[in-house]
Amino acid sequence: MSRAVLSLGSNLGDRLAHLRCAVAGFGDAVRLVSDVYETPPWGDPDQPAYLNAVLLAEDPTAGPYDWLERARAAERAAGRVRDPRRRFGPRTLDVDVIAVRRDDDEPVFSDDPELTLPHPRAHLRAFVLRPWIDIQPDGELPGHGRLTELLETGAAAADAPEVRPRPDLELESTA
Ligand code: PH2
Ligand code: MG
Ligand code: MG
Repeated sequence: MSRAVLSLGSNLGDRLAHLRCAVAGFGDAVRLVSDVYETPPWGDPDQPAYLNAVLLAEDPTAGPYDWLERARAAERAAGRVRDPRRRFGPRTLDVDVIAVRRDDDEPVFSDDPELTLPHPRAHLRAFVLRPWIDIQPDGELPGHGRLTELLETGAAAADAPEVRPRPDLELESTA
């Protein structure tokens, strides 16, 4: 059994449709889906604004690499084309595995470059922390502490005001 926190982002094409496609791709495993936020691009500035959301998924049979494979399958389904010269460039859909916990709630730590857990930059990104707090208000980022503290007083705090709720956009939960 494992639970995964996944970050969803899109800044090309029908952004909301791409996020919905990602949620649908996780099927029965979806437990909680955050609100949708409009966020300025982090990394390369010359790209459109993103829609971001976070989802919590659970599957008795999934190990950490299964979550990575499902994330990549969702990106492929949204027609993502990777540009190796632009690591932080625009994309139809980005699904990042942020954190994984085992059945006993113990976090998984990994320094595999293919799948570093927790995600090495999650604590810096208001567009991950803000939606994650929606679904786990008392949540913690393993190795870094409480989500609310990270967003309010950590390195992500400066970007927090720019993460704007889009209550007009809804991501359906299948839970
Ligand atoms: N993803 C990136 C690069 N920059 N900026 C925002 N606001 N949201 C993202 O999801 C994002 C980004 C690469 O994964
Ligand atoms: Mg990403
Ligand atoms: Mg990614």
